[in-house]
Amino acid sequence: MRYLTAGESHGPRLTAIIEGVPAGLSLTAAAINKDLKRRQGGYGRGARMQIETDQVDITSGVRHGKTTGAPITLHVMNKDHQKWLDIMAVEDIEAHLKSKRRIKHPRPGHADLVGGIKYRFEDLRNSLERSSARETAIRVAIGAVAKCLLAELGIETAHHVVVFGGKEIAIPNGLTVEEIRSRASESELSIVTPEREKEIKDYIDQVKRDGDTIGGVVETIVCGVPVGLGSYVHWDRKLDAKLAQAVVSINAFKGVEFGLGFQAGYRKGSQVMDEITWSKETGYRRLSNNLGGFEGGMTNGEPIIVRGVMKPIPTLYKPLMSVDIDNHEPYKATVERSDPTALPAAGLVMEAVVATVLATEIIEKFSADNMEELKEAVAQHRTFVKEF
Ligand code: EPS
Repeated sequence: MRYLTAGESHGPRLTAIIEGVPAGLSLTAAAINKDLKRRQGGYGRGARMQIETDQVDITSGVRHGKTTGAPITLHVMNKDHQKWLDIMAVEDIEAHLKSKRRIKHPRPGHADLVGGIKYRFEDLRNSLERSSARETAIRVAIGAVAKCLLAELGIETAHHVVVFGGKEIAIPNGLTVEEIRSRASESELSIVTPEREKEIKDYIDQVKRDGDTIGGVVETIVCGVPVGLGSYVHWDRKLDAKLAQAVVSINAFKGVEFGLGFQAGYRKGSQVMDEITWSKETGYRRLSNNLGGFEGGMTNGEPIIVRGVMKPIPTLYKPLMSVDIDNHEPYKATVERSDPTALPAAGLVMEAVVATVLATEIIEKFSADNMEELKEAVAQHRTFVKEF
């Protein structure tokens, strides 16, 4: 399974073409729209989300509710485009209109300046438009397709926020993935501890009043993953490495860890490795899951626990210092509409990209043209693993 996304933040629409999904997968726009709606929500989102009503339009690869095996095309409209018709026009326009929303004071931390240097733009809006986190809408749509495929194979994903602008969310002991998913989905902050909501919302309000932004850490959990996805043989087929690449590819994500992650650097081996056990009912299990479901770049059957860190959004209402690209004089960075935080949405985006990598890996390992064929192959593998 592979995909390409296209589209600018204020262009007419976002588009994705996904190739390699087997025939016979049940897929509806409603399943994708549920996630698109959730991505738009969350406490701390800015004015743009009031304008948009993200809904997918599926224009190929699905017929009568089932995938056909042909490339699937997804579109999400940008309602805001109507106000940007001349600024985002495909045809050339008059010079005075061109300069209307020209960006020449790049925002520190955004792609504006380096993108402009790389592609030799006079107007840094060209970088801004494509590097905008608006692109995550279409990645969530792609991830929703992947999640439908995983669900048919009994693989469940969930996400929640574990650090909000430096405030750690202690996860109550013994929560099941189902409980994590339902608590996070009921929370405007995507956290599992409702008693922290007020404190964190107040903090976001304060950050907003200060013209500032916050990031944090989000976690994705995946249960029911077949054993042995990935590779210990090939550096570029290690599945944890592929997931790390995908997570850091999300706008504003700066790092990834699995299980204990960087904490492993502070512990002895005996406090890190997950001891192996076996029973007739479950086959091999680990007594703990410090390694987050991976050994040697391969899934070991324990839940995948992957965390990503999102830096604060670089577009600040209280702008930082920058330089005018025409005269090289110091200037305050351009103030664009922004959100104080998009962390709850980022959690869903991360779950989507993780699901997409896993679906891709499963299709590759159990190559099948049709979902029934794929289900049989996965079931056969699970039986083999249990009896090993
Ligand atoms: C973004 C700036 C804002 C955000 C946007 C990402 O958009 P605008 O400039 O239109 O106000 O709202 O995020 C989305 C549009 C979205 O769908 O998540 C940026 O510059 O990265």
